[in-house]
Amino acid sequence: MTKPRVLSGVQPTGSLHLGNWLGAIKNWVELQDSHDTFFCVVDLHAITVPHDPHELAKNTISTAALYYACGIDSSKSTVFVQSHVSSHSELCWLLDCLTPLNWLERMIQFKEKAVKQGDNVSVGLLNYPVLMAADILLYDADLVPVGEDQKQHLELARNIAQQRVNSRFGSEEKPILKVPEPLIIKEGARVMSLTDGTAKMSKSDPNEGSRINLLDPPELIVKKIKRAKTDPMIGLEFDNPERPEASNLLNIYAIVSGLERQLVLNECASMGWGKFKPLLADALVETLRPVQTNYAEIIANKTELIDILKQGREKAEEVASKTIKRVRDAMGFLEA
Ligand code: AQP
Repeated sequence: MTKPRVLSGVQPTGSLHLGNWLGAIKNWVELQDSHDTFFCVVDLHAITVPHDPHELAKNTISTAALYYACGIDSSKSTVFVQSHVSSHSELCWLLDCLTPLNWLERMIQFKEKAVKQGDNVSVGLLNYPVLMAADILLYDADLVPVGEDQKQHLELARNIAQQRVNSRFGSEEKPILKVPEPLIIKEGARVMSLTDGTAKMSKSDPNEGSRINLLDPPELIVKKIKRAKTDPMIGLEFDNPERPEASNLLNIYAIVSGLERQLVLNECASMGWGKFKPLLADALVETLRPVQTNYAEIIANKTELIDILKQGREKAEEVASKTIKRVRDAMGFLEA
């Protein structure tokens, strides 16, 4: 029996952080045996916001190295760089011409990011969800791991595939594109900012202190946790909307320590911040140590890593070229 295919990716927009790991990559690692997994470094998405050309390639390779350092296995998963497979851009254009503008104007992430950019907001940012749809649909993905923030984008990809491509150019018996289903990630993996428990931890937050990067050295982790926002209340608890920071830090502790919530409460419910913060910092340092050791080894063998990415690209291209041909043919293009 063929395994269901899963596709996901992270943008190389900066150093990967705890949220990217706990909310995405850690789950990917668990899917590798049961699913046919494709993971890409979505560098085309990274230029939808202003970017530094000196950093893009560096961040792309470092993101790929972190995938492997976190446990992605090249013998089980196909890892590749999005811009290396030109069908992503091509399918994006074809889908662009089929997608109503008002579907994109409704996207919450666009509205939020556009506000931050004012007059500089690019067409690419508006188009981000169509490129994401192209990424997913190219690989006939059965499932796409999505957090709350990406649900709307996946729904758009499903609508484009179903309403704009399959029903216009295909038939029920012979659909052109596979309509993917969401793979809902379990609760608790959403990591919030260290400086604001109501905002998600993010690479693009200008405040470095708001996040723990996977490659932060131990002293820096200790410092960031020490400075993390707290509240004046004694004791720690989960899920109190009045105490988002307490809930977030306790949640991070529960995930990195691997303890059930009740055990975490038994240990920490009556602790003050002064006792809890060093405990959390130690747990983070110890959890990230093997990732950092693996990363150092992988990045020291860059040529090998680039070779593996080339193999990933070839495998990805094999699948993507078949899909793009199906779409081109269905839309009536002259054969190349
Ligand atoms: N704080 C988070 N908690 C849980 N999951 C998170 N993800 C990101 N932040 C958190 C998950 O990581 C995957 C890849 O994210 P991305 O880099 O492609 O885009 P993003 O979601 O926009 O992440 P950032 O860090 O906020 O990047 P910037 O600042 O560049 O936009 C996704 O599966 C996401 O859910």
